Formats: sequence, C-alpha cells, structure tokens
Amino acid sequence: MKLKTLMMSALIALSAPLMAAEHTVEMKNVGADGTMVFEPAVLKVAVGDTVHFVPTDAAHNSESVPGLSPEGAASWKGVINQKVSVTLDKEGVYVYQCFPHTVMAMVGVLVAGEPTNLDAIKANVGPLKAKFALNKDRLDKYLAQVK
Ligand SMILES: [Cu+2]
Repeated sequence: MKLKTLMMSALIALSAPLMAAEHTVEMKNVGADGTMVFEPAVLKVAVGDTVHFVPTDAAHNSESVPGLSPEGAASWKGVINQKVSVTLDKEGVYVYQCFPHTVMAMVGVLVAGEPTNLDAIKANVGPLKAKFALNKDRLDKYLAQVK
C-alpha cells in the first residue's frame, strides 16, 4: 500500500509539467467586487500554470508589482487593451495591478501552489495600498481569502 502510494506520487510528479493548466482572468469595468476589477480577483493555480489576462473592457492592463511576487519570479507588464499571458514558475503569492486604475485598487492576487511567502507579501503591501484612493480595503479582503 505504501509503495503503491509512493509510486503514484512519483507518477503524478513526473506528469505534472504535461498537465500545466491555463486560466483566464478578465479585466473589467464592473464586476462582483465593484468597479475596475480583475475577475476572478483571487486565483489559485498550480506552479507552472499559465494565466491569461484578457481585456474584456477597454483601458486596462495587468502588471506585476515590484516586491510583491515570490523570490526570483519573473515580472510582467501587459500593454493596455491587450491580452497578456503569464506562466507562474515560482511557488507563492503574486499581487498585480492595472496601472491606470491602481488608484481605484484595481489589483488581483495569484497563488501558485502554496502561499509560502504570504507573510512577506502582507508586510510589503504598504506602498501599493498607499496609492489607493478608493476601495482601500479591497486588497486586504483578497489577501484574507488566501489560505
Ligand atoms: Cu484597469
């Protein structure tokens, strides 16, 4: 039984890169969380998965926020009104923003695998939150959903 479990684990580990999934996050003027939102705003994926940010409405982009990604993770900066795709190779929590709407707290959270860096993220969100004029508690609500 134990050996079989081990072998299954090994098989799953070996096949994981082949099963990398793809996810879509919409960039919207209005969504369940209010105006100027990413949807879903909090998304849990597996390490190695790809997330596509699609411009459902106009005038949005998605870009990583310096200091709010796992150690060694690549940054990204989407062009306004264009789809941008990001493959999450490092485990942990990523906070990203829509640059034109940072002031409205148009931000989102990705979790690849386990949220191993959640404490560091929470300790470093101050400068980003200081830019919010509206929806000031939005990012805290999102981070509270991360388990
Ligand atoms: Cu936006």
